[in-house]
Amino acid sequence: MNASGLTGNIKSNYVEGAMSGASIDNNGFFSGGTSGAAFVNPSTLNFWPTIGSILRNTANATYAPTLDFNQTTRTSPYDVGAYETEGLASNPGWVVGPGFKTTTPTAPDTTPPAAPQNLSVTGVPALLGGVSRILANLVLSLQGLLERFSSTFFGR
Ligand SMILES: [Ca+2]
Repeated sequence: MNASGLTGNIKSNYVEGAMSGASIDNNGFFSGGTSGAAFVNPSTLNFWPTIGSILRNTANATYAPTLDFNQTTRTSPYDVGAYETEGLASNPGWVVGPGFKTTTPTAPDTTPPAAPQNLSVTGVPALLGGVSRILANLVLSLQGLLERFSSTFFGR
């Protein structure tokens, strides 16, 4: 994490991995261990703190919002992050995902893109040359076929 340039009251941030611009001071920044230990399954966007998560009951009370993401009233001691777990092992409410807080889905974009302008085509002479060679070979093949047909059936 790059904390360079951060100003103001920075409290109870749990960090995974290395830091620059600030240090683990057990006030603004704490060592958070791994996200895999802190959350149920971060790879599937399940950011519910595990039963043994370092995030449970370790938030700074001054900055804890009244409600969590599930609109549940937070109670002290507060959890770090989006959810107040209240001892639960799994999330009883909203999960993080695309549009996870959207109550009114946005209409899909049905406007076609503008047609490209000022296009040019290159390589046409070579393409036409290839096509004319194919046609010439086809004519020669047809001539050969007709000659063979006429000599077979008419003896000419
Ligand atoms: Ca709590």
